[in-house]
Amino acid sequence: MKLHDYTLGPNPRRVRIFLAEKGIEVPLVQVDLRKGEHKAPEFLRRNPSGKVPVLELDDGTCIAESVAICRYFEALQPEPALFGSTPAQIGRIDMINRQLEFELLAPVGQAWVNGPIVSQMRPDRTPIAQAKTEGERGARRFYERLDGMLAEQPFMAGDGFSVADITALCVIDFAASLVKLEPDAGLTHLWRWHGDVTRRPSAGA
Ligand SMILES: N[C@@H](CCC(=O)N[C@@H](CS)C(=O)NCC(=O)O)C(=O)O
Repeated sequence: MKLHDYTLGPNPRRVRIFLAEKGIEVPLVQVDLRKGEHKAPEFLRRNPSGKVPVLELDDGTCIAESVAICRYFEALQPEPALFGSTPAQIGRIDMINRQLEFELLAPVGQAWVNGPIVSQMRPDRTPIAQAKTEGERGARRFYERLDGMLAEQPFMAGDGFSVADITALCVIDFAASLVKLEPDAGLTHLWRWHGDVTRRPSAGA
């Protein structure tokens, strides 16, 4: 088994942190996105979407999509349960994880692809300033919503650490470091949560 990875990408990091929380070691194969290795025919055979991460099993089966890969490992090794144990936990964790993807990762991605770094790397693309601004606004609105939520509960989905905390950490760190979208200092509950999850050894994976 091996994980096709890209160290700087937020999505592969989600899987690496998930594996670290489970205590599972999987050999990593670096795919250099800057060199376009993810669009080479050999890689597209593994994932026609041309994106990392991709988990390749020993029989050649490939699983793309961060959540799908994490679910594979949750099924393989259920403890610690990062997708929840009770029906209510499972539902709440899936709900917030999806909201984080659609309502935070998507606007952060929109600001990123229309920002200066991607414009330099991809001169064939025309950045749209309004799309960048709208992405930034959407992300900032969602940060405020998370701050309100975390005033009432320690983690994204309630009392326990879950896959939703991993998603949020990876998106926020990417937004802060590469998209100039660090949450405002006044969002103290969000920052308290960020400190808590960053102190977990898995965050360095
Ligand atoms: N929905 C996918 C998204 C994967 C994704 O967008 N990966 C980025 C790296 S963080 C990528 O490979 N981007 C290259 C591209 O879009 O061409 C997941 O959750 O794994």
